[in-house]
Amino acid sequence: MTTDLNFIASRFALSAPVKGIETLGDGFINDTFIVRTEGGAPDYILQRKNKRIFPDVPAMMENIRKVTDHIRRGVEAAGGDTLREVMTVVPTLDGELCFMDAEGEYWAVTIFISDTVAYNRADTEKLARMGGVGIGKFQAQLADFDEPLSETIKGFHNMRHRFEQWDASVSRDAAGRVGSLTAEIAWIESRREEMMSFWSKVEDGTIPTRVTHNDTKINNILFDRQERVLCVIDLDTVMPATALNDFGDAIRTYANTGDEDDRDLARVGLSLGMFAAYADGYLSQRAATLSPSELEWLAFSARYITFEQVLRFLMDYIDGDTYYKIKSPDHNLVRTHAQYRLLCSMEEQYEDMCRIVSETAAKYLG
Ligand code: GN1
Ligand code: MG
Repeated sequence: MTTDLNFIASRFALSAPVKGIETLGDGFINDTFIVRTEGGAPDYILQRKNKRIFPDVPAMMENIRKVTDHIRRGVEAAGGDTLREVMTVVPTLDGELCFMDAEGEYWAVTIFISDTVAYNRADTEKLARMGGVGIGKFQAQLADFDEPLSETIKGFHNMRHRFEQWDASVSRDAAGRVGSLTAEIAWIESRREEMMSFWSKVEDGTIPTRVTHNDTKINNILFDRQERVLCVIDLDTVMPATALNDFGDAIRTYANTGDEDDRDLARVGLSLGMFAAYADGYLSQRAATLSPSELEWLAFSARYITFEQVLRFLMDYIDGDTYYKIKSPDHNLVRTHAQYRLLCSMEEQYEDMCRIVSETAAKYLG
């Protein structure tokens, strides 16, 4: 990148001079940097937001501001630490929530929360439980949020929309790969009806729409050194959706015994122990406020989101890898296979998953 990061950082209302800027993490979507500052001032997170994926970055930042302001008021009322328990958006010198550079790229800054731990995988049930507490608490903090929010990515977890994209992508066959993907495409098609039938319950209101995070991988939660939840980050996809998505996406990532892109499928599967631990943490915060239909479909949401991820990885492979960053030419196909293995493992253990949800909910409903 030829971008002058120091210039970009200088456009924001930082509280101290910049000492250095380094790349941080390897997100699939945005480019992330840490801005180190002089003296005791906080460091900052500088992100170039991916406008190919987020068509309206200012609207997205406005969502993030509204949501973090709301959470901050709650943290304050509870006597918590407003610099560590909620993200803080730092405006530009002109008071905007993001800065557009000469190339039309959007940049945003938040305060870096120091001395935290983030995990790429949940290695213990204790940690999985804490992650469930984190997302449950996040949803609870937003339960009384009533401002309008933009839909940052159209139809993000909307299966009708995903199948529209899918059908177009398969018939376009942009990379000429469809012919070699007969088995994989059948994985999607054989589940179309069941997934659409779940989605119709969202469309008809049987399953309510709330404000949710929509990308609840464990690496989007910051923990302190005692493995306690500090705050939920990466709020780019916060928008109205079903609470179930957050649970399902967390299970997809936490309870996988292998990696999202594991080439060794024997490593991949759903850990029921991790599932139960996450469900326990989540329901400790949410059992009393979820509707009966949400509880009924909670276990299914893991299958729904994992299926969606199989579809999205495969679709990106079919499209010629235009959405996700890839590290090898077959990366999206490897991801597809690994996530499909996880989906099958969930299908095999579905009865147990449902039993665990109802027992856990009963425990918290007393
Ligand atoms: C993307 O932002 P990141 O890399 O955590 C994606 C998620 C996928 C995930 C798969 C905006 O998440 O939906 O589940 O990759 N985010 C977006 O690892 O598409
Ligand atoms: Mg993320």
